[in-house]
Amino acid sequence: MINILEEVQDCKTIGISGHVRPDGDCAGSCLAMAQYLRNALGDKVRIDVFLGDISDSLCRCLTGQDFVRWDYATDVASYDAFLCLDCEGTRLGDSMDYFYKAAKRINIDHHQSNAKGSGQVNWVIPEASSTCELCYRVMDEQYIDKNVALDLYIGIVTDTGLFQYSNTAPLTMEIAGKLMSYGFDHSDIARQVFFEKNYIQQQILGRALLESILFMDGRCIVSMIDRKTMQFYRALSKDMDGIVSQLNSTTGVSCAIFMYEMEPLTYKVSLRSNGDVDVAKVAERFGGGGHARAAGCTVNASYHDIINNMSALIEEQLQAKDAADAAAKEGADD
Ligand SMILES: [Mn+2]
Repeated sequence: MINILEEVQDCKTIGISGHVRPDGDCAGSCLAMAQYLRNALGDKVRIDVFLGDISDSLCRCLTGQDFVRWDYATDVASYDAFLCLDCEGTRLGDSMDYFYKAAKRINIDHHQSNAKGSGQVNWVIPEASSTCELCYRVMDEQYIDKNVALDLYIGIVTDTGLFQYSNTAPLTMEIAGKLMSYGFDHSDIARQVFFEKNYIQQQILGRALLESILFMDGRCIVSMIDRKTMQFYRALSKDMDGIVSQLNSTTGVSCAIFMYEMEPLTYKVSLRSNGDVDVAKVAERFGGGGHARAAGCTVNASYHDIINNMSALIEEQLQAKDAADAAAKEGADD
């Protein structure tokens, strides 16, 4: 484990940033860390946070946004220390140069692909639920206040899907419990960051559910939204978030496919699985990628061709799993 205050003890300028299109864990860890370092080091130390656009709900909930340089501009030639949070250095986007020019590069992350770390000082634990959990573990409790706790909590909620994904460990819950004790409104956070959708998002979700098709004996579900429908509801790409997870929560379903038309014959495809299917393998065959239970790709083809080709790959995996399960059962019976 690293000691973050020791690492930055003589620094006069500190930069902090995370990946492009920041999510709750990325923005939460950056803003929590900035406020924590301010509490520990005082205002003689300059602390700059570089972030891209965050969602409306994160914008309403996250504290410490005064530290953010949304335009990525700075007059610091080279930071004494630069913290790269929730990604590897090459994913920092417009702040990448600041990181690589800094006197000391510190990297805190939980992505498997970044297991080696991109800094001179690295705290990368792929098993951790979130970067916010890792940040908490290197923080000295005396400098954590309600705002730091709130931002860390938002990150943990985001990356664990409100403690439902398999990355949620006993330690995750312990830390979340400690953070909760700082007294912010955690139920309002859950509602705003996790459940709340605007009216357009609700309508397009309803439409996607209504038109979904269950196939492969009910083990697979698919739905598609075309451009005309998106235009009718004035829905944008970001309004499609969460639809595939909703499809995947249908009883008996092992795998969900949701796609929407970006341009004629170009579809953004999202895949979710309950664990029976490795959807990253499916997405990779179409030039995409992701995790075993959540993956995606962009495909140039007709809707029917995509479904036919994808479902063949999914069926192959399900059949292999059925065969393995049957063999294991037979072995157990012997
Ligand atoms: Mn994360």
